[in-house]
Amino acid sequence: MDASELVKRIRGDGYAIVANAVDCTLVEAIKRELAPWLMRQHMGRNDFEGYHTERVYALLAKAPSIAGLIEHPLVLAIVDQLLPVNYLLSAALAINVHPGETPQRFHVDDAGGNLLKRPRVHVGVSTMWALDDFTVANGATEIVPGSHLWEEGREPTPADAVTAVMPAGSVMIFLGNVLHRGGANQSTGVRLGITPQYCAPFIRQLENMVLAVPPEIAGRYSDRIQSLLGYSVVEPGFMGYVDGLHPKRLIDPEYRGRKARGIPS
Ligand SMILES: O=C(O)CCC(=O)C(=O)O
Repeated sequence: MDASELVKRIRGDGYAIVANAVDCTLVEAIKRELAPWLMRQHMGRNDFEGYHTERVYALLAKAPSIAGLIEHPLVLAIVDQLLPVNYLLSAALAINVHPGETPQRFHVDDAGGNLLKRPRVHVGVSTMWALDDFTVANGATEIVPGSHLWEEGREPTPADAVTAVMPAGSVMIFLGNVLHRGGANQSTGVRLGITPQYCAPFIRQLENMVLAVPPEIAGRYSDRIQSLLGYSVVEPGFMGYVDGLHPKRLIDPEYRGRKARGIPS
């Protein structure tokens, strides 16, 4: 299925799954980089994060290969059609669900949009990458099809949800206003997911990305990742400027040079 067909499905059902979107080489590289952060020292601090779940934030500062998921061409081609230009990376975290974890409460990811009454437009798009096989037993994400169209006050029941069963290397893409939750892990193994989430450029990012990823690290990434982090400006109002200037000047000497030479960019 190409990006436009997937967008059609996402607008209808609220989500779509692309099986085997990356190969095991990238999955293994990410797992290697994340290994020092997944030693049970970052367990969830409340029921929502999950007391039997490890959560690792600020991933672009810790595991650079994650960029391959965040700027995956098919995913970005889809998000390009679902969010306004210059959308941002709102969150990118690892969720490693251990045996014994209970289901999360159902929720939406574009929390800023919750200030608006339902039914409402989405102001975010989330992805959930399976780094292990996602199964019914190990706590695969449960998603409520069509819930992005629900009216105010309608509450989901577990029977409304479907389980996002998918092999490692697959991705589920879903609208930010779709109800979902992490499932219970009744297996004997862990379930590692990475969830890059994107938001409209006028919405506050869940994670403060320009602080989470230090400038010297941000400067090593592609133009696209830098823009997603917040090294970009949005019209109207040149939103995102620093001291009246484009923020990319702070991390990209070449950009400063181009500007100094009067080359438009
Ligand atoms: O781990 C999952 O499958 C979903 C987690 C989630 O939706 C969240 O923490 O916001």
